[in-house]
Amino acid sequence: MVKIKELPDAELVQGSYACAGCGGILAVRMALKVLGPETVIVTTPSCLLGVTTFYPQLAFKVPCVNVTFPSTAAAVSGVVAGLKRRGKKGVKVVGLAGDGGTVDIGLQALSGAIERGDNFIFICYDNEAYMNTGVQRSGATPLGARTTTTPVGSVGRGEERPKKDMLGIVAAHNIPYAATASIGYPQDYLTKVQKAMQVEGPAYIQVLSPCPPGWGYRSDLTVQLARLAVQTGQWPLAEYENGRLTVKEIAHPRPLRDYLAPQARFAHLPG
Ligand SMILES: Cc1ncc(C[n+]2csc(CCOP(=O)(O)OP(=O)(O)O)c2C)c(N)n1
Ligand code: SF4
Repeated sequence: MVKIKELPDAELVQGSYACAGCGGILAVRMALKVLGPETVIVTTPSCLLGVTTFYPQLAFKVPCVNVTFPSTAAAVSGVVAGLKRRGKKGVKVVGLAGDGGTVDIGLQALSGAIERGDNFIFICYDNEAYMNTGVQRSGATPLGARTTTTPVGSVGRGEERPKKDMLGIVAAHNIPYAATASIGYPQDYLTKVQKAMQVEGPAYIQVLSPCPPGWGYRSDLTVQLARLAVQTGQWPLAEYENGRLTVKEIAHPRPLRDYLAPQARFAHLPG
């Protein structure tokens, strides 16, 4: 298990333009503390790219390859092959994408890379919508959530479809390791990152990463909401390892309204 106090002080992503309270940048910052400097990141158009990469500035202190929206995992496979060809060992290749770039637009490439059994980690920082382009719904938007493409009014009542079961989708590929995590539970999340690093083959982690402007809440509530999502059963902490699924039990679940009430995207829901 990762010991938070023993993590290095040095930051491998620093000086980004992320909003105050951005869960996504926190997810990446924390993961890089465990991944370390021998990491190559591959990322796509998203908030993450928008807030870290302003030519000639780059907030990452590790190599970062920026590719088109659908191709994160395809480019990951290319980097893995390139490193192998050059005889470089011990470098982790990590695909980083938002939920839109993972569960929707990047899904085909991710499916192919997992099927090939390439040795990589894919981290989806899940803020449950296409935030960078103005909060449009994605396949990961939860039921009932208001977004700019699932408005609330006389006709619409927010998102009408349930959130896509991405863990189930990657598990169906017989992936060696997959997990859900939350930035509100750093030890659990980072232990999963550490486990993913030890896997020979593909590993997938989907980390819930609240977004203050997209979800409509006060920016100081990010970590609290990331915890409440788990405590109310809205975001189970699950692990799929060697064909076995385990889900962390919540001893005393909190009422769902504790999680929904602080967020404007759920303000239209009754009760
Ligand atoms: C093929 C393609 N479609 C659409 C876009 C426009 N686009 C750029 S960023 C973005 C949103 C990204 O959403 P997500 O992957 O969820 O990351 P987030 O911004 O929420 O962090 C979109 C739709 C694009 N660059 N390429
Ligand atoms: S809009 Fe949301 S995901 Fe994008 S930088 Fe701001 S807080 Fe982060």
